[in-house]
Parts: sequence; C-alpha cells; structure tokens
Amino acid sequence: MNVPAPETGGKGGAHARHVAIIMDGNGRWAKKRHLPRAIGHQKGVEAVRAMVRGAKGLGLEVLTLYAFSTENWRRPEDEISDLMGLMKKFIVSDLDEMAENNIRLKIIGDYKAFKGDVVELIEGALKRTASNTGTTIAVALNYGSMDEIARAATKAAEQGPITPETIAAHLDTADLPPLDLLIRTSGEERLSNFLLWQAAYAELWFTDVLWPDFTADHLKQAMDAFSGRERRYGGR
Ligand code: V0D
Repeated sequence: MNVPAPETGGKGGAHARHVAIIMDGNGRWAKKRHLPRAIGHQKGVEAVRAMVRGAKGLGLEVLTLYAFSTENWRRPEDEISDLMGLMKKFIVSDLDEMAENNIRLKIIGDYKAFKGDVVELIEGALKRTASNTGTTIAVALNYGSMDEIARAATKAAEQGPITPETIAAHLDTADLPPLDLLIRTSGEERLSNFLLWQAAYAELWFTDVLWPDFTADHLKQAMDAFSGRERRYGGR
C-alpha cells in the first residue's frame, strides 16, 4: 500500500532526508521592533539565504520552503508587490551562488500565475540548476495543498482509477523523497494548507522562534530531535 517501510531497528538513528519549513513570523519580527513589515521580509530573505547555505552541511537531500501561498494574494497590494520585488531580487542576487553550490531548484505550486517577468526569471533559475546533483531546494510559490491534491486527482483520473498511489504519483512532490519533518516557526501550530498529503507520516516541529531569527542551528536541533524519535507509521 501507500505506506513507507517502517524504520528498521530500535530507537531513532534515522536521518532526515526531506525537511519542510513554514517560514512564519517576518511581520511579527518587524512589529516587535516597531519596524515596517517590509524590513521583516528583508530579514526573512537573509534567513532563507543562511538556511540554504546551511542545508548542505546538515546532509539534507531536500529542503522545502513555503515562500508564497495561494492565500498570500489576499494581502494588501503593496505587500504583494514587495514580495514580488523580493523574489526577483533574490533570484538575481542568489542564483549564481546556488548554481555554483550544486543546488537544484524546484518549484511546487502554480508559479505560472505570477507576472511574465517573474515567471521568466523562475524558469531561468530552474533551467540553470536542473542538472545539479546536490541539495534540492523546493520552493513553494503560489502553493496550496488542496489545490495540489485536486490537480493531482484530476490527472490521475485522466489515466485510470484514483487511488492513493495514483494521486501521490501526480503531486508536485512526486519526484522527492518522503517528507520526514515539517517545521513551523513563530508559534503557530497549524499546517495552513501546506503539504497536507505529504505530512501524513511526517514528524511535526513547532517553535516560537520567529523566521528571521531561525538559524541552521535551530534546524539542526529539530533534525536531531527527529533522529531520536521512533516512527511507527501506525504500526508497532
Ligand atoms: C524568500 C519572499 C524566489 C519570500 C520572496 C530559496 C521568501 C523571496 C525564489 C525562487 C525566496 C525563484 C526561482 C526558483 C526557486 C526559487 C525564492 C527562496 C526564497 C528559497 F527556481 N523568491 N524566493 N526562493 N524568497
């Protein structure tokens, strides 16, 4: 069935291969300091950069980051255009380093809904890193899990019976290893329409640390805790 093989032997030791992070708390970080929200987002980008650099040293195969959700379109227009600006700036400033560090970029979500210039930059970044063999950074852009599952089920139905396996085979994450660990920063303990299907057997880790303050060391802590936990997948 659609269930991962249970880990063999005793307690833990298993190493997280695929970690996802809901990067929450940029706004709260700024508010605490009486700074504009945009500064919080800028700080958030710096934390992303540090995390991408740190992922390599942690032996992660895949780091999935929730950058822009389908719900983000409901934010004020000037904040959305700020985020679009940050995206473009991020690609221009960071693509070289990521490409040189053998990072493979992947997008989950419907990024084609963005404006033409953003789509072009994204597709350039995907192309440039497509044959890289190091850490995969999967970035959720205009991503919503219910939307992803609906799209996957539609494709599955076109080809035959809908089963958990055929749905899973059409998810945006179909080519990635199973999600091991899902982290959310900034104190909220919800999935907020992120990786609902993939989280079925994942460990969940919630921290009060705000995203701009979250470091590779925090990530390591969460991964170490994961290694210490025995996963049963509902069995015994
Ligand atoms: C940080 C604001 C575009 C929110 C936007 C590595 C978070 C800027 C990309 C991206 C990030 C573009 C092309 C591509 C993959 C990703 C991106 C990250 C962060 C995480 F192929 N903006 N952006 N990726 N931020």
